[in-house]
Amino acid sequence: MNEELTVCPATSKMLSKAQEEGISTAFDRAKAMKPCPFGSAGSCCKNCAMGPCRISTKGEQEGKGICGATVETIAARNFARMIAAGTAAHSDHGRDVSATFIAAANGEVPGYQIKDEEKLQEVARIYGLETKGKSKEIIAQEVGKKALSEFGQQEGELGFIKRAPEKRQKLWHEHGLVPRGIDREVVELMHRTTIGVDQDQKDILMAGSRTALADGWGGSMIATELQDIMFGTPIPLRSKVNLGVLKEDQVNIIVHGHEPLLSEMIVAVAQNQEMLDYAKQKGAEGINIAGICCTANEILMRHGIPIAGNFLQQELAIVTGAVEAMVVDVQCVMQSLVSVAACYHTKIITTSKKARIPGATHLEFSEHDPINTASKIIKEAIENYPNRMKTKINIPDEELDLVAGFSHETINYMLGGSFRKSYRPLNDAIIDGRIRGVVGVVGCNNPKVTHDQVHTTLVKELIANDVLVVQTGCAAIACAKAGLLVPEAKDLAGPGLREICETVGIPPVLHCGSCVDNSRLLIAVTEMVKEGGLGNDISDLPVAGCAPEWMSEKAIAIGQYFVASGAFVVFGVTFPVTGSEKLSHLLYEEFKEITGGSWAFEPDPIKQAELIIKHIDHKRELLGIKTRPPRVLYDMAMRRELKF
Ligand code: BF8
Repeated sequence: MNEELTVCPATSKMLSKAQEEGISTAFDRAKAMKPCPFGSAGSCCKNCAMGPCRISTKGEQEGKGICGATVETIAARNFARMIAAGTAAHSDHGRDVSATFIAAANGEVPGYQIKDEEKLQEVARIYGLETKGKSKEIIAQEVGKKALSEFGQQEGELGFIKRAPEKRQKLWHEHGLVPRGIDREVVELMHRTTIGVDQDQKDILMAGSRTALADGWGGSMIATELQDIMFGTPIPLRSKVNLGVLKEDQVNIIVHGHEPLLSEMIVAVAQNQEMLDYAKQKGAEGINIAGICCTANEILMRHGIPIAGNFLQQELAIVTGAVEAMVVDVQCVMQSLVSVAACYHTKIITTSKKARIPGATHLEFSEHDPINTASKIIKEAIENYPNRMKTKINIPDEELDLVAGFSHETINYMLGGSFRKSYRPLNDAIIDGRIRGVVGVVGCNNPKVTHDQVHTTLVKELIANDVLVVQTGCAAIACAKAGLLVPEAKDLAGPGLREICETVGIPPVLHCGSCVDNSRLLIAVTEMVKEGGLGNDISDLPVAGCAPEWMSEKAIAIGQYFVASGAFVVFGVTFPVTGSEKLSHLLYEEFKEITGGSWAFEPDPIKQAELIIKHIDHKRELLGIKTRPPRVLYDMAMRRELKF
């Protein structure tokens, strides 16, 4: 049942329950929706009131917008605006983290501290700050101020740009791709793409690349690094995943969204004896915190808090009938949560100054008193426990093990050992062919394709061909639910990768965090370059990225910063430039000559794997390390056998 909709059994069960109870979900709405073909191809312009202009490329003469804009200009503008929006989202998260970081360093935020002093020193060094003789609080204040200043900076360069390989920095300088300030790049890109400004597709996409780099090497990297310093850099840990993590006899609180500032405190306060006693008083055996989307990844990585599900499971978590409160902040939060919750006892609690939903309870997060906000939220959830509708409770059994916590520092440590932290063993394994290459499989769910199916098929295919997979976001959750994030999954890997997994004791698929943590992957590939033996730049490495089920503008920003950093990036589902041959050619081909990276669009997971492996093998050949096994092509029978 529901096999066209999802490969996740818990999702399928809850979809059936939702159907029986007459509840509409994103899956139903997607089926009913007929997307505009111009919009999805990128050839609809609504940037002024003369239109919207929808450009057909079918006839003999290529159409033009009323202002004369060509289809490639229109598609490039639309694509660039997605980059601007995605960069704004990640970076505004980074801005809030920076402001709270400064307040914490000033001792103004009870409960937050400087947990990772080593990383604090490292970031201070990268920013060129003098640390000698200074307390960690003073260093943290200076680091926080420097990070915060980069958002409004008008001239100069972002500090973390210096972390990239030297050759890459030189290339960025030559092409004018070094971001000056995060907000400046976003604002300029919005300006360039208004009517009658930049009308050259390459120029628009170069500015788009600079903006995307302000995300990856700026806003996102600031968010990751400062969160690590405040909350701890992740180390490998075990946890559980899927809707089965919800507990029938406990107060279930789901934290959903992106910024870990409040969820960190909810996790801490939920363990207070006072709260546990209060829960008992209301008839519950305890308080169970679980996550959805990237908030889930953040608190999983640092505390081992279980994950209830990924993007398309947010409504279905409520359909279990066992969620007392769903606490949301920003990004990827569906407005429909309120109407689904109205059919149960669940309270939707919005917490961000920037995001309200009509019908939800708003308990605003105060960054100066997170303990108080967290306590109020938890009490609200506990008090809601007696309101459960017993007959509506049905929690699926699915609850799988996973291992997470692979920060780039951990990969260093796991592979190199505590006395010789190093990427050398990884590079050596790539050079001798046991690991064919490294691929980041990241991004969202999208109901246009079967939920989790594209992710899991692609990742199985890659590891079977000795490709080490690193993951973030909802992609990581999808593969965790398929049992791919445990060491035992080595049995699905090719012989070389399996050998490495056995020796080091890691899964063949490494969970590296939330979507802002894609910045960890930038650092990891940079470390691979610096370690030596695999060329002088990211574009020389046998690596690639893929977002097989993407849907968010943030994914486009991430894709573009990887392309601008020299990586090959494949997107599935649909791609918003298909309406323009010229723009497609620019992104798929011409960018190779500019940044050494490029895009590809391919919805089929097996073909995605083929493209990626072909790219990896090509890079290996250029490096003179084309060795080892021919590609294994799995037929259906072989794939079925792989199941364990
Ligand atoms: O930032 S993977 S659906 S949750 S956008 Fe959203 Fe996509 Fe999930 Fe995290 Ni990323």
